[in-house]
Amino acid sequence: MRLYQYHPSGNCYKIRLLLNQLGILYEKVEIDILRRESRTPEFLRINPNGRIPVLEVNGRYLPESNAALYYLAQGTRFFPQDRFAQAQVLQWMFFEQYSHEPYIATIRFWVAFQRSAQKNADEIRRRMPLGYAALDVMERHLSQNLYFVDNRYSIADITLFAYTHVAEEGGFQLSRYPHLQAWIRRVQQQPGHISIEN
Ligand SMILES: N[C@@H](CCC(=O)N[C@@H](CS)C(=O)NCC(=O)O)C(=O)O
Repeated sequence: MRLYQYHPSGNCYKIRLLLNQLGILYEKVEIDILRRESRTPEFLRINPNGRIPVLEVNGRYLPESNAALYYLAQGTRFFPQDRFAQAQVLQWMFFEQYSHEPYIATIRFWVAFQRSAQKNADEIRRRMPLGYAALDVMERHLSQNLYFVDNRYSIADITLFAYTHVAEEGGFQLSRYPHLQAWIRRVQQQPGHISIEN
């Protein structure tokens, strides 16, 4: 397998984390999105949507981080067997893509990587409360549950962990979320856990 990725991206980290926990060896190909390397004609042949991560499996390309997690996790301890629980995992993964990542990940990218916070100040002001709304939903769930589905660590947790644990890099305050912080520590204690730097 081969992972086309930009190392600081949480979407790419999700896949590295699961690959490590599954003990799967793979090759990394670094795509510098700050230099728009994901928009070159060569890369657009790999992903017409011009974005990383892309997981290459036996010569076939799989864009979308959560699709890659689903592909890798099926039949393993990271994805439940029960049909309803499977759908709940997808529920949280769609929540992450629609209600969490566009606010928490995008603000982090502008603030910490593109250094365009000033240029995007209006958008940051608009998106910040929406990011906090997602964190509120997570905090409420985690006040009664150890993990997102069935009280067991799964790809729902990997998906949500990726950008939540680095949300402060974009200016979000996690100190007001005690249950979220305890869940972050539980995720970090899972066997085979690696940090986003790795
Ligand atoms: N929904 C996609 C989002 C992919 C995405 O937005 N990737 C960003 C980096 S995290 C990217 O490639 N940006 C470069 C660009 O848009 O040119 C996923 O989960 O993989």
